[in-house]
Amino acid sequence: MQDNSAAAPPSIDIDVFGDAFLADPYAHHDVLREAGPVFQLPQYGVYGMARHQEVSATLKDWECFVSSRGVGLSDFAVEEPWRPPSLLLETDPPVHHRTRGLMNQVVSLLELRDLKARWQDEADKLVEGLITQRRIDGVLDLAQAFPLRIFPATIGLPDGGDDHLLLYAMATFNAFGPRNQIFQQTNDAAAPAIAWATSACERANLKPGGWGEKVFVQADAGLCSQEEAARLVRSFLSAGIDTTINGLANMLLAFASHPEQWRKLRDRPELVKRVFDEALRWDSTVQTFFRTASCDVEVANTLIPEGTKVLLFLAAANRDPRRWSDPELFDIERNASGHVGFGYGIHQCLGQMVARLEAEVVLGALLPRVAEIRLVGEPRRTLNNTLHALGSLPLEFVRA
Ligand code: OVV
Repeated sequence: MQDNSAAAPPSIDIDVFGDAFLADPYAHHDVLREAGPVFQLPQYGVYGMARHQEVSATLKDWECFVSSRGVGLSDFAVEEPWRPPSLLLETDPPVHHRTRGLMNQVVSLLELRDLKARWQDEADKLVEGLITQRRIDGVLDLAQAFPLRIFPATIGLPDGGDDHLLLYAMATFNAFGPRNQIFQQTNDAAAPAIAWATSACERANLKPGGWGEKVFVQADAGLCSQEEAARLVRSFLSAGIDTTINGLANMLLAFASHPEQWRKLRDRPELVKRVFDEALRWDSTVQTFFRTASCDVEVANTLIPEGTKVLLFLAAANRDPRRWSDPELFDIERNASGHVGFGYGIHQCLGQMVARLEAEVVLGALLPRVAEIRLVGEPRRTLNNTLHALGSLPLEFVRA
């Protein structure tokens, strides 16, 4: 007789938001992937998935696995959100279709084509200055310095907000996790940053010609309200800076720890457009996001009851040996397409072309000038409930 009853998923007794896990998530992903396609994390009362097939299928299924109840641990159906929900990240169709559509108009390939030469210029200047220094901090001096030079200006944000922007994003990404000490620390410090960010998104405070103003022009055209426009601009601040910073920082660390890959890239600069995706596959800045089951749904013969929070381990899926050969290998020649570092499905990262372009111009500045990216000290990680973040990265750029 065939047994059609869905089996209870295995329980995993690891604190996936504990310091040990967040300091080195990759040391723990095998346990998650091998437990089964679906597992429970009883400490948080949630389910989890860490294999590429189930993670991407769940991301794709926005009807059964909704975002409107929050993409963090907190369930907006029963808990007060940490901040007014994002109109992109924390919505479902039809609202999401409208907001994403109007934002796609603002962050267009045409816009990026116009920005590329200016950004390359900025990256060249920055890198040229760094090469004359013997030691640099890859985080502070490059991975933070570059996005902060170009991105707030692209949005049209008021000047002088760099520290607020960094703290605002760290607090936002921590708030997707539990109310642990990591959350508490940034949250306690975040009030001035939240106030700055909120005011920076108002129309009157945005500089003319930026993407921020362009969102308000979409509101003028009737595609959203003025209040919605401010909150959509907030998405640029939340999702557009720390993500890119840590993506760049993690990529610099990948090259510093794989000198043969840097030599390969210098030999084959035509690979430069693909490098950032392999860097994100190998070390995903956004490690996890949640979805919420909108009804009883079965995945891999496991029943997921309505209302269950499901934690998707994007970074673990990106190293799933079922999907990738030699997944632990950082290999710039591999085809990394299909990685879920930018997510997948209708919510897939709006800013992915922006992030790729930032990486491309930074690499374009480094490639002709730097023979070797040398690690000259211990990298220091900043623990975050969602991001794989670096606090400092002692590097030396050896001039070519
Ligand atoms: C932190 C984060 C990631 C992605 C999107 C957003 C925020 C948003 O506010 O829309």
